[in-house]
Amino acid sequence: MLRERSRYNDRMDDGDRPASTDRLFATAERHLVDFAFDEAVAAAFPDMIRRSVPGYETVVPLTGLIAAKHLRPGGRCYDLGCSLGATAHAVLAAIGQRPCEITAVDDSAAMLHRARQLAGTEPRLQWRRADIRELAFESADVVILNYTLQFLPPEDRLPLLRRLRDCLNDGGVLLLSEKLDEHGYFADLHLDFKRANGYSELEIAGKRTALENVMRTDAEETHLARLRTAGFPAPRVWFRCLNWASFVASPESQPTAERVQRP
Ligand code: GEK
Repeated sequence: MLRERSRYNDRMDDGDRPASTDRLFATAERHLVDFAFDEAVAAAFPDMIRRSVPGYETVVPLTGLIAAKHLRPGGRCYDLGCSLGATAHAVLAAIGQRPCEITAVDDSAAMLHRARQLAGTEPRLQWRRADIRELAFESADVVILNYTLQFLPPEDRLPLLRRLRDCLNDGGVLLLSEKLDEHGYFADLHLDFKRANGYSELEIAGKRTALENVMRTDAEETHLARLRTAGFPAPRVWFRCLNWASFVASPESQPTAERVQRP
């Protein structure tokens, strides 16, 4: 099933509306301002995230696969901080024709504009421009927060997780991916990963400065402890690549999804 390509991937790759190469920090002009999810970032985003986040191309389809295990026919899935909707499309690719409602939310107009262009017509997918801290959540089987929590002010993270826990149905699951606050071996290797993907020292340093006030990472233990406090008794790491991790958390002590029948 992971071999199935989504229409989204086809559009990203076939030159239909080609994504641009990320050269945003190759000159100094962006180095002095805080990072923002604007039009230039949206245009270069697929290239940027693949070259910057180790494991991204594994995490996205596997998030879809895990979501499919919990998303019941007619159930709801949130993709919070959806950017261009890669994860929402991975969920659709994983569930086949099963009816469901996927609500993909982002507060960046530029991201959502491009996401809509890439998406084509898919009645099960709705786009919403909103700050996820202010959104009233309806009951859901799956909530995905891939690489988004790290952009919220730290004091807003636990209240959001508590609200997400409250909206999850029995058998539901929260899927969270983040960069971890780590120094040393894995953090150094992450820099090597970026260099190996063609980023210069200027680009790496410039992006780090731009993200300083915007993206504040937590340690793996901080995530696990906060998830427990929010009402997820036994959160687990399901993927780890260098200083990046993906967590699965359920309101029960074990994720209890039954195998959902594929149509
Ligand atoms: C992916 N999940 O491709 N409310 C709504 N959206 C927000 C907020 C907020 N308060 N803060 C940030 N965002 C995606 C990648 S990117 C990660 C997620 C990255 C949005 C922001 O506009 C951006 O689109 C997204 O969260 C983070 O798997 O760029 O490193």
